[in-house]
Amino acid sequence: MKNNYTNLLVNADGAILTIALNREKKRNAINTETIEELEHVFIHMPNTIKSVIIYGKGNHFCAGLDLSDLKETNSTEGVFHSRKWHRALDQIQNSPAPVIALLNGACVGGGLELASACHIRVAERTTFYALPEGQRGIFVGGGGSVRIPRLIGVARMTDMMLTGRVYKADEGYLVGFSQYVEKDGLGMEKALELANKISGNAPMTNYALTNVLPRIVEGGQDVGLMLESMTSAISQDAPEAKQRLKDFLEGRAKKVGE
Ligand code: 1HE
Repeated sequence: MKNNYTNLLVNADGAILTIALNREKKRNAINTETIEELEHVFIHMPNTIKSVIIYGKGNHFCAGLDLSDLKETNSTEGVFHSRKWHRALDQIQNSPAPVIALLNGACVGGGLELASACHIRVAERTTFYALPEGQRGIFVGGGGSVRIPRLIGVARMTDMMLTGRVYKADEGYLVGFSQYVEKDGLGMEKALELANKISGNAPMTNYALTNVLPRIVEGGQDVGLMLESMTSAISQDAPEAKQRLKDFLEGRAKKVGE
């Protein structure tokens, strides 16, 4: 897999891939090249990678869209630019290897859209969440209108954009932005612990969670229940699942919480 990106640091360590946004001087603001590089990483990810951690170099996860990209664009270019973000973040959401976002400092605008496309968010205490698009006279364009309400609800997103409201890490945890809050400097340790657990799961379980569950949720009850039955049966049929069930029944598997 390619690892010489201009705006990313990409490093595979066994089954875990870490991707750092590497524009610290610009607070990891995402320009066109960065979003194209993110898409490239996920398209070309080998199936030996079982989990991914995305983080930002320095004191901020990501300051959102690089606003210098917006200079002199017309509406046609604007649509294509937004669709480029959609393609890249869809690759992340649909990645067979679950993706953990490790957050610190600013997680704003397009940075929050990127974090929302990931499957788990670990926030260090410095993290703050905002959607400054409202104040910049624009709208979200990186899938935020679809993914952010799934995390925090429509009313909270509307308030954030109308009023510029900022959520701190602890509040963000309570409203649903992150599943974990960690002390500063300890986020990577937690993310790696989670990535190792995820990497040990059966591949079909992880695939069902990243690729089937979101479709069940969007598909309505009747379609959802049918998809659930199909996924459940396919996952049970895998030799690895059969072995895991046997291990439990014969007393070799860990109990819940161990
Ligand atoms: C940037 C960007 C950026 C920083 N585009 N250059 N996002 C925003 O509206 C957030 C704008 N950024 C900020 O509010 C602040 O930079 C932070 C709170 C994130 C960090 O503050 P701080 O004091 O640590 O850094 P700084 O001094 O403001 O920024 C350092 C440099 O990064 C500075 O450039 P320099 O040449 O003067 O050193 C900043 O101009 C630059 N910088 N953020 C371009 N975003 C798919 S649609 C998504 C739409 C959006 O994401 S809109 C929201 C954009």
